[in-house]
Amino acid sequence: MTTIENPSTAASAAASGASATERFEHDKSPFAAVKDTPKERVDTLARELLSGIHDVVRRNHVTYDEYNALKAWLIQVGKDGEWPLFLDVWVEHVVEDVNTAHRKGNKGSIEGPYYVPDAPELGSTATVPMRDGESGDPLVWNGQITSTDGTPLAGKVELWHADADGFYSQFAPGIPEWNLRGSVTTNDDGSFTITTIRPAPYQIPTDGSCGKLIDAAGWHPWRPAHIHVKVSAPGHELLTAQLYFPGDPHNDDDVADAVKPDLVLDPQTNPDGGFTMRYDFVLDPAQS
Ligand code: MBD
Ligand code: FE
Repeated sequence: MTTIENPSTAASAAASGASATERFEHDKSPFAAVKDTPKERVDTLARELLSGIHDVVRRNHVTYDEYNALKAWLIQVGKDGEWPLFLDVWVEHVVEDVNTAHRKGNKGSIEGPYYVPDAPELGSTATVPMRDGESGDPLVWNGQITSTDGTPLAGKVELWHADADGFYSQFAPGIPEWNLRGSVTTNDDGSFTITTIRPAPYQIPTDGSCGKLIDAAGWHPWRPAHIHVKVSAPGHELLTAQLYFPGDPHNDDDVADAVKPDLVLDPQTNPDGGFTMRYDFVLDPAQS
């Protein structure tokens, strides 16, 4: 068990890690999709991964103390429930890149550890569930889904994002279950209007194993403010993406390396202080 020194920070990091692990095991049936993977494929992937590690050991002459520190740290990542966090922050962006490189429409970005399926269904003019007086600047987003040939597509925009303090519902304590999460069904022409609040930059939990690595290596824990989406329409590839805000200091320096220029928004300031923006999605037809 992790020692809980400060109840409020321990609650956010330890609870976020554990819920992300539970969530993954519950939602993804992770082994079903690869149970028939040929031995040759497993052999190649496992051998090359191990040989990458061997190269690091040789090139850097890793000591026994360092090897044991690694062992202890890997054990602790599991105890903290931070494998989803670790993998999604430092590995997923490359998996995402190689799997969306063929797309002519939006290329997308990583899913990260905090997606929850079956969010409340909302109509094409939607206000995302939020608390009374939810803090953060109001954000009104108009957009449309089309196919790569320009055909409008009726579909869904699922979105989830952190609140103005950088916390996600269901992963930080004390936030209503579906806060700042929703599944928007577009009009027949693919158009939608979503009202939400502008999320804050996000700091990955620093009091668990991932935080220890960040500290020990002299890195920083920040992701730029972002809105996660999953955009879908019949006969088209599912787009998982994140949208970012211009001028965020971490757009060029994201701990999860998941920012792409095409995913940076262009919000306009309203006279009342909130923002209005337009962002459209282009989906690739499903490969047959
Ligand atoms: C996040 O909110 C996130 O999007 C990623 C990729 C990793 C950790 C937290
Ligand atoms: Fe996120």
